[in-house]
Order: sequence, then structure tokens, then C-alpha cells
Amino acid sequence: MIRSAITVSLVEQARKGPFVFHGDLEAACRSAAELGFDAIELFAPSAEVISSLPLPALLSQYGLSLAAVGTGAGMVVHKLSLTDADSSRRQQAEAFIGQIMEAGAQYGAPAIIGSMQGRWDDQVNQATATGYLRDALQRLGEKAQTLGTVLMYEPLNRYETNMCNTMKQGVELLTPLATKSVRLLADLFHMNIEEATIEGGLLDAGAFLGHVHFVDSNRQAVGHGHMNYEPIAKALRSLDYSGYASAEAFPIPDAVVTAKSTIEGFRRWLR
Ligand code: LER
Ligand code: MN
Repeated sequence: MIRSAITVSLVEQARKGPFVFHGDLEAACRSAAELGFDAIELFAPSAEVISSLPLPALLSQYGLSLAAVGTGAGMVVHKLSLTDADSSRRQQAEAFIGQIMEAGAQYGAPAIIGSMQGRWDDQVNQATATGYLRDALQRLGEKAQTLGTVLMYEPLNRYETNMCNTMKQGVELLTPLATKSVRLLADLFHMNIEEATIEGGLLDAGAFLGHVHFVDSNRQAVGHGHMNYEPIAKALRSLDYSGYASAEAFPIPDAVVTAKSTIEGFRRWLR
């Protein structure tokens, strides 16, 4: 069974980012629960902030799970990435992700690596950057296993990274790893830009698929764009996908409409 989730950002610098709820964790949990979501996905400034939140009380009060924790604040706030030319910056990036993984694992939630993958450039060529990323994913995958969780790696569209843009490239990145604890995150918005067909991309991810960002073509709620969900739902069924479909979307016109449209789309297509 696929479970539903909705994003909550507590990162001031990501106020304009593609997250449904911003700033008020309790209000977000209340809305998510009222609409029938199974879980929230949290984008927080740091592991310390996650640990300081009243998450145990809120999750239990509202009957929600924690679907995943984002690590993008490392990039958005500190400009850290796993492919930085500077080895001490790469180490800081990995430490930042490791701490978020530990904070999420307390709630059984995997961490997501999206923007923290960085990009190759004049200072770090593609092969070197790919090596840095693979080595970091191997170490972080081992850490995830120790923590009893997994790590989600997210290919992004070409305007956000030049490391991996498609699920096929993601599979090529992860296949040589000794760890089996790194999975792929399929964000339908990025896939709409990069994949020949979205269902084909999902099938490319295959057994690596671990998490889905459930959103429409224009990065608004499901039903607000021109995405064709029928073949997407069919592909997910054929993979026996049983992870989360998490709404990572702009709150247009507002968070509540976005949440309502998403849960309607979720019930229509994925349940
Ligand atoms: C960024 O575009 C994104 O999709 C996030 O989930 C990862 O940082
Ligand atoms: Mn995403």
C-alpha cells in the first residue's frame, strides 16, 4: 500500500520553496491529519532543530508518521555539497547529512539527498565529482543501515544539478555501491522535465525506488497541471511500490487547497 505524506518546511531561507506548509509545525500537522494524510515530510534547518521539536507529541496527537527528512538546508543555508572542490567542505556536508539522518532515524524516517549532491564544474570534473558522490553515498548508506533506515537519493532536473537528471542515471550511480541502503527518490516534477516518459522513468528506477514526490507538471498540487497520472499509477502498481507519495509542491493558491487537491489526487490514483 502506498502511503500519503505532505511537506512542511521550517527553513526561513526556503520560504519561497516548493513546500506545502511553512513555519508552523503544529498547524501543518493539524491540517494534514484533518485531511487524512498518513505522514509529514520535514525540511528543517538542522539536526539540532529536529531534535528540539515536540515531534513525538505532535505525531502521536495527530496520528501521523514522519515520512522523511530533507537535508537541503545544508545547501540552502550553508552552501554545502558532497561534490565541493574543498575536502573540508565535503566533510562538513557529509557530517550535516549524517546528523539529519540520526535525527530522522529516531522516528524511522529516512533522509533525502537532493540539492546536497551539488554539481561538477571547472574545479571538479564530472568523473571526480561522481566519485566523491558515490563514496559519500556508500558511507552514508552504511550509516543508514546502522541506524535501521535507508537513504533517499534524488535525481534533479538540469537547472538544479548536472550529476543525475534521470532515474536511469540514478540507477547507474547506485548500482556499483556495496551498500544496498540507498534508494532513489522519484520527483514527478523533475521527471516531467527530464524523462522521455514518467512511467518509463519509474520503471527504470525499478527496485531502487524508495520515495515519490507526488506533484503536478507545474510543481503545483496534483490536478493543477497537465500530468497524466494513469500511466504513473499503473507503473507504481506494477512495481508493487509501497513507499510514500509525498506532496512537495508550491502552496498555490494556498497550503490548504494544495493539501486538499493532493489528497484527492492520492485517493483517486494511488489508493
Ligand atoms: C529540489 O528541487 C527537490 O526536489 C528537493 O526534493 C530536494 O532538495
Ligand atoms: Mn523533490
